[in-house]
Amino acid sequence: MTQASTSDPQLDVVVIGAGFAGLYALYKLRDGLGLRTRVFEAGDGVGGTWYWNRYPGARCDSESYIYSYSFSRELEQEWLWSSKYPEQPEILRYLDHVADRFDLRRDIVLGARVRSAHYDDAVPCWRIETERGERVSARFLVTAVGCLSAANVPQIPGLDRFEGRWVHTGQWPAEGVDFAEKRVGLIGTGSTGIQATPRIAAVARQLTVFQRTPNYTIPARNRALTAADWDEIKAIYPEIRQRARDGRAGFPFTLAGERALDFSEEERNSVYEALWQEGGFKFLYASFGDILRDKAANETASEFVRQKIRAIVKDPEIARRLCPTDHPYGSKRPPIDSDYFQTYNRENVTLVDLRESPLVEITATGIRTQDAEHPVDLIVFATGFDAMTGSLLRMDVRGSDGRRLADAWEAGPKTYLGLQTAGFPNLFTITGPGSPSVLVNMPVAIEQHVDWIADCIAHMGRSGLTRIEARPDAQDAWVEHVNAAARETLFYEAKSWYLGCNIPGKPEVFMPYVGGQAAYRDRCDAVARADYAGFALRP
Ligand code: NA7
Repeated sequence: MTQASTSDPQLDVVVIGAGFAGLYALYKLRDGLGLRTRVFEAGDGVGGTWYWNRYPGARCDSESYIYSYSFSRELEQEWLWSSKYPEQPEILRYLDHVADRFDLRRDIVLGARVRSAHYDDAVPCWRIETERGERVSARFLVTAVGCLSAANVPQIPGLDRFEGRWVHTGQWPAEGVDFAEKRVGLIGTGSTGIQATPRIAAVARQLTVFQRTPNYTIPARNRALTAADWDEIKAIYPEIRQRARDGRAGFPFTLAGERALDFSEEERNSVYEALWQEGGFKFLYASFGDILRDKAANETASEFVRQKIRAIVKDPEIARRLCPTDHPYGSKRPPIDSDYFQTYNRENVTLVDLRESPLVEITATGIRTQDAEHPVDLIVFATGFDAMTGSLLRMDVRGSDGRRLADAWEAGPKTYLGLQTAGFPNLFTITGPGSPSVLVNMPVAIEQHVDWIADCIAHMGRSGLTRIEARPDAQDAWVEHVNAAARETLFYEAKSWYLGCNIPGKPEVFMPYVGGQAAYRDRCDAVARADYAGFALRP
């Protein structure tokens, strides 16, 4: 790293990442506070998740009109989403539009993956270096690296010998992938595999889906948004945004409070049926209040979905394999789909159950499980991400006294409010582990974090403070609170990426905060009002 120079620090803030979070952070810090801010982005374009995840069927699972920024009334009134759940190209167009509309590009360096970020106690400042060798110093470092950005390509023996092509859904080639006449093997049945399966099956000669864990999924029931829909939404947009901000999960609809078992089976099923017909996340959030807390209550929802699978999938043996029985509905991130189960009725689709016949190796021409070799020309890894911590730990981040973030988080991530880690002064992690993040409609979580961080930096400026760091005792108490909150739910009943279980050797720690976005926001605001209680601030 460079030696201290008289011009250090060169910048006020470096932001890492130009997705939803990084773009808003730049706008807020540069245009709102007048800070010298620069963004480093690994991709050759802005958009983050929506830049990388170009696989067929990629779309967001939150409704478009709330999966968007609320910071600009003008933007909100101008932009028209085509449908309830738009596809990746439209979301990327939106983020490109935001970058242009707010003149953000001049402070974004593209194609610049950050290799290291070291805190220099002597100046003090953060020293950031990219893989291409750019070096810069800044007073503050803000990570906007996304919770699901570090692609996980499992170590399966033989992949290097495979003569066909393979791709990971989270690193999809911009020019697309041609499936026509191909025999495709798709590994993974999370949200991504579930979105991609029907689309690949529609064009490929043969699609073989390799399933390790069957998944519950609810129909999205996507539809075009009409002019009448937009008139209605725009008339009350501020109110919708407020409801989303006040909501537990960042959605504007009312969450259910009643207990499932207080109703008869018939009453319950009519609630589930109405939500199944409506589609989307409401099935989880607006059915009954104890679905994620009470196993027996959850089983009523889980069994309802299993019955739907049996009714949709014509072959009873395939339906059996598709029915999840090893974890409660919602304990893994619940996908929503467009004709996922229906796709298994197609002649050109095969389901391989890796629990019955585990994956052994990839050969030159196919995928071999314990009892068969499946010839494929192309392999799609829909195998997810090293979630929440992966993108942060793949960089060499060192705090005060050269302490490595990888060491500080050896036993799992430790943060105060998901915003800071003790020993790493002036480093803020947008939607970091220990914050509601992935359990919430992400733009709501992102805007709350960026606003809080900006207010904090502004407060420091007004008060002549230059250094902020989470106090170890406050951090320990928060980590304990995050764990205790999760223990009251069914989230420990599944081997999920929330717990790090999808990455071999990753510590099993529940990473997001389940306490709800509204309560979390109140907590962060209360901390700020109490002179940033739990943080050590210094002149
Ligand atoms: P997920 O939800 O992590 O799903 C990954 C899938 O890949 C899941 O079915 C995994 O099975 C499977 N997987 C992972 N590793 C392997 C190996 N080694 N062998 C076989 N199968 C494997 O990732 P997604 O991309 O679908 O979704 C990520 C998030 O993006 C999503 O939740 C939304 O928030 C958006 P497992 O269940 O672990 O047995």
